[in-house]
Amino acid sequence: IAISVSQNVGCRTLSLSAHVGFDSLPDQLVRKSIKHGFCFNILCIGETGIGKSALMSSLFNTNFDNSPSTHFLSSVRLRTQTYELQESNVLLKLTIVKTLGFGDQVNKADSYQPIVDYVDAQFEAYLEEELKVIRSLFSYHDTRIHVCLYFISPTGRSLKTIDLLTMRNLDSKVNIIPVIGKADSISKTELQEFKKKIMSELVSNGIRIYQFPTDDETVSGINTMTNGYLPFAVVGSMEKVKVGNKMVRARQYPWGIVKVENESHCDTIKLRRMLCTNMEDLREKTRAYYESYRCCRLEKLGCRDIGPENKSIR
Ligand SMILES: Nc1nc2c(ncn2[C@@H]2O[C@H](COP(=O)(O)OP(=O)(O)O)[C@@H](O)[C@H]2O)c(=O)[nH]1
Ligand SMILES: *[C@@H]1O[C@H](CO)[C@@H](O)[C@H](O)[C@H]1NC(C)=O
Ligand SMILES: *[C@@H]1O[C@H](CO)[C@@H](O)[C@H](O)[C@H]1NC(C)=O
Ligand SMILES: [Mg+2]
Repeated sequence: IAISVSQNVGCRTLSLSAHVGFDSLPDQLVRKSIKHGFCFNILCIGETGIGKSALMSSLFNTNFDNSPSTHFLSSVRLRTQTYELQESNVLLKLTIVKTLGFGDQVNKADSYQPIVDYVDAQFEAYLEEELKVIRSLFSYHDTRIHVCLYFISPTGRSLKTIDLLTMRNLDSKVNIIPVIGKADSISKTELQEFKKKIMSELVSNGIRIYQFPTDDETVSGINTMTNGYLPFAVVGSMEKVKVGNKMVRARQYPWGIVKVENESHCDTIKLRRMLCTNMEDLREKTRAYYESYRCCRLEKLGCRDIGPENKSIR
């Protein structure tokens, strides 16, 4: 098994004198992926009633079946729902995982544990499939979490201990995007201060959140700008309100209307745009988190890579 890098050293670059046809490879890849469909898994963490269900329905322009949860669970639980969505000819298998009873117990010290266990369990399931003798990774329903939306309460003050603890225990396993839920309850000037405060608290507590990638020049401009909007101030709604002669998703109050899809009212539309344009990056980063999970697990099982001269690597 002596395939070594040195084979590439003697590799010559040649130019073709006429068209051969392997430049159609990317198109073949696109066709195959479209036929197979895509999957994307979102984890929503936030206290009961912060607007998780309303935001998900607003983001995907549909009303997901939704039963309101109670404040009286004795521990945090997770609810998983999988949907098939189609837009033009692209199929998306979307899994939404939401916390139930988060922040409702008197003792919140262990609230993060069921969530961490869930994220790990999805990595473990994938690893088990990978290690099977006869494996079917292509048709396997990948349930690894691609993005975690962490809902911060619109208190205007600071992050709570439960927020810091939960994000710190998850930031090495999953892409975290912090959002301020029910952001229509904070005034415009307070919101800017609140955002700055949250970001500085995340930094001072050493919590790594997802940064939209800025190395690809087609998206670097917009992504740099969007990184500046974090955490997104989101508003969701299950209802549509008639404005002019159109029905728009909005929240109606005695004094006016908050439109979910108006960028000067909230960041919901920014969040949707960024999730969609960076889906592949989120999936790629998830594979990297999985690699480190896999590495730890295999090392514990006693597996080791052997380099030249029979020495183990790392
Ligand atoms: N003010 C305000 N209320 C919201 C918002 N999103 C949801 N709500 C309301 O908050 C309540 C709980 O929302 P829901 O989405 O079920 O919260 P969940 O328990 O986190 O899933 C409902 O009455 C919603 O109408 C929001 O962005 N702003
Ligand atoms: C968005 O909201 C602003 C402020 O309320 C308003 O001036 C603007 O016309 C709205 N845009 C749309 C497309 O509704
Ligand atoms: C490689 O090392 C292992 C243990 O360190 C040893 O059992 C094995 O005989 C070695 N193989 C060779 C080819 O040197
Ligand atoms: Mg809900």
